[in-house]
Amino acid sequence: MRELHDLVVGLAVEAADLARTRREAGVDIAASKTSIVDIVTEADREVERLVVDRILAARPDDGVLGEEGTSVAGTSGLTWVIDPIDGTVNYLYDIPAYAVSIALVEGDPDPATWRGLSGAVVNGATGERFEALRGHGARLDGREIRVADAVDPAVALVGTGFGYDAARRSRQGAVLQGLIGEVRDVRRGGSAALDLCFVAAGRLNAYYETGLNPWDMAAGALVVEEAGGAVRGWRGEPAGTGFLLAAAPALADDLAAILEPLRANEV
Ligand code: LIP
Repeated sequence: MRELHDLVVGLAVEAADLARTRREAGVDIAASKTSIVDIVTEADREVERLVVDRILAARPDDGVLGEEGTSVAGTSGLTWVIDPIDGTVNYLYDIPAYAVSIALVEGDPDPATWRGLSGAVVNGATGERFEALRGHGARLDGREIRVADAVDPAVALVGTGFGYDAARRSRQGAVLQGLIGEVRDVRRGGSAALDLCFVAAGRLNAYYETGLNPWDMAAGALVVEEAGGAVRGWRGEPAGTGFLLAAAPALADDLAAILEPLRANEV
């Protein structure tokens, strides 16, 4: 697995360099997807092509799932889950919080059933490299990282995010209105992959969001777990599109107790 992990990390670093180079040259919207604000740039597509070409050259029997449309069924039992540029709106606005996220999972690319094996999240703007290999801990630029110790929700710094559907954002806003008086403060970073890694590094006490895609969470979730954190879904379900909450285990319990009456999963 060490060799495969080195491939995951190496690809994420190479892809992040390409994303940054394209950012520096200027970025335009190539198209919109699920709504007018859900945009894709040519760089998203080019970075995904680069990563997929490298993977299939090195691992032709593996499966691949990518945000920008790649869907390859493998025969090896392993699947690569790719978000070429997570935080695309940040990327468009040149906000230095966008990342390449690459994970290798055992099984299908379904958060409810997959087993994360290796993951890397590289911030294209800062070059920060988050990584985790199952059973070997989590690292930031080679240094071991751990989630912050559990704290009372009243002093917890919590990250969250909002979807590309306007009605959903309004409902997510209503949940946030119910939560914000119960915690220290809230951060909206704009990249689920980086938000999860910030929990792993103790830069956030917790992160929750509803409506994420498998590629938004695949690598970051493993980084949190290998940093000693919990990544959970709604009421004991696995984390997934329906709901995701990441934090130190005891804080995850306490925040779930606050978010449940707010029906944070029904947005
Ligand atoms: C984004 C996520 C973010 C979420 C956005 C969007 P993208 O992914 O990272 O957490 O709030 O709605 O889903 O579209 O930049 O890959």
